[in-house]
Amino acid sequence: MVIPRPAMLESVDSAPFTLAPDARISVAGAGASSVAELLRAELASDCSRSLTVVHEPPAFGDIAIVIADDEAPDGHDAEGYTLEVAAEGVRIGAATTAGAFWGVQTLRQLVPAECGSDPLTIGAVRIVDHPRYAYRGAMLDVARHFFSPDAVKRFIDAIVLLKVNHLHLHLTDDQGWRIHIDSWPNLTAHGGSTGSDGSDGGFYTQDEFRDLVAYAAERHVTVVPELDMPGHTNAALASYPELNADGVSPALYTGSKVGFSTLLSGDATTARFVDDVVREVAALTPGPYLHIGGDECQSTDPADFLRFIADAAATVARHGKIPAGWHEMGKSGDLPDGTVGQYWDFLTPRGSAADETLSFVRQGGSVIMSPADVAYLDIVYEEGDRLGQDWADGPTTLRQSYEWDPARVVPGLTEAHILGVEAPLWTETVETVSDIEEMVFPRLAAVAEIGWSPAPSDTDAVETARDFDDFAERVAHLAEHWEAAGTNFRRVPEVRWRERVSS
Ligand code: TNX
Repeated sequence: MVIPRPAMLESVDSAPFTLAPDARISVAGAGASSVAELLRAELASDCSRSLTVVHEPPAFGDIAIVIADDEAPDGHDAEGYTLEVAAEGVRIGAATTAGAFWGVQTLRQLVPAECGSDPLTIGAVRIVDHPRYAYRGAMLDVARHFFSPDAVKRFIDAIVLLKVNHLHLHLTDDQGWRIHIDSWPNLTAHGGSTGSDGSDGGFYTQDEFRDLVAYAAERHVTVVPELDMPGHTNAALASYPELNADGVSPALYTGSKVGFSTLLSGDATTARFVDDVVREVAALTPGPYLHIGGDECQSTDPADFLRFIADAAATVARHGKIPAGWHEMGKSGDLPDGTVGQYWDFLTPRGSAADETLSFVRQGGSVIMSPADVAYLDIVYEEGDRLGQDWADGPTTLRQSYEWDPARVVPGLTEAHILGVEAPLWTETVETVSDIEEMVFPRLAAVAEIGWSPAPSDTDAVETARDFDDFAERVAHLAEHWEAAGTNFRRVPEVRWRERVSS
């Protein structure tokens, strides 16, 4: 009953585990107590249980978290874990705090959602688990509609339950610039003052951003900041006249068109701007990646685009980060070694999307898969929905978001080239936390499982290799946890929601 489906799960011939009021969390190994603290806090808020954390061997009925080199499943040190549940106790073993943390997320799903009243029991089980891909991502567009640091933290809390370990923040777009830049303060003072449909706007101070990054890191989530350029830059152009060819700033923009704005190429002021914003954001970012967009540059001359991307990607590398960008950036043959491309065309690639994606691999990089017709969380579930857009081949049902495979999209792009998967939420129509959650859940569960769980065998068709009915059953179970946590989700018709979930 776990999402993502573990690599190996077998029930064990033992009486169930019962969490007694005096149960403790026993920790051993570096970092185990930080993971235990998070579990303790979760059991306190999810189940009103107050457990103590002890640095002692486990006694009967305790939950043990053990971090040691030989505790991870073979070959899966980075994020693998084992989880054993039996009458004697619960034991999570891992080689890293990340592995132990994912083990804890599995345990949270095994704990009954209604766990506030005694007795709390968990059936005996043995799980040996590890991810398929190192990168499992969700993207939140805070540029179209701005979301507060608390809203982003709530989003992080919800995605870690699905073992999503990267949060891509789309920080800048035509409608708003959301990260304060000390050397260009008008980007937020003016460029951050509004948002889509005339919404309030807002931005993160550097302290707020640092705090967000640290909050994510404690939960083993790497923040990937995106500064979208050279297109999607009206907010910047509106804030600084000197970034415009005619020296005149356009008005702020609050509509939903794309492709009308561009930064200049081969311009000294623009180069200084790019260097400054990349330098400041790189300094705020402990993670390896800095995303520079590069998408939908319909008003950038093609030669200027190539020059801009080569310069901007080199700037990112000079500031010590691995450049990432949407697949159009692969038009450039001049990308730093290791540059990551993000594929956002359809399951059947159109035009030059496949070639542009393979270009990252040819240049020593790798690819994140976000096919828009299955992985975009802002696409409507059903025709006529209040929230979302339908440009990506019509509505995206939960089944569609589940029945695909990252290694079977771009011909020639195989498992070894794929860094992972990401489900982006664009927020032109998304205004509130409840809107975010309605679009994200349950479809993120599908993409998270595709990113974590073992690949379907080569000989199977994806549709039959992925058991949608089994997945839908597990979604119904997970929904009880969402309900208990107050997380909104869409009651899609393909899931038989349990009784207590109101429809
Ligand atoms: C395309 S995907 C965009 C975004 C829009 C999104 C809406 C991509 C790289 N660019 O600017 O918000 O569609 O679904």
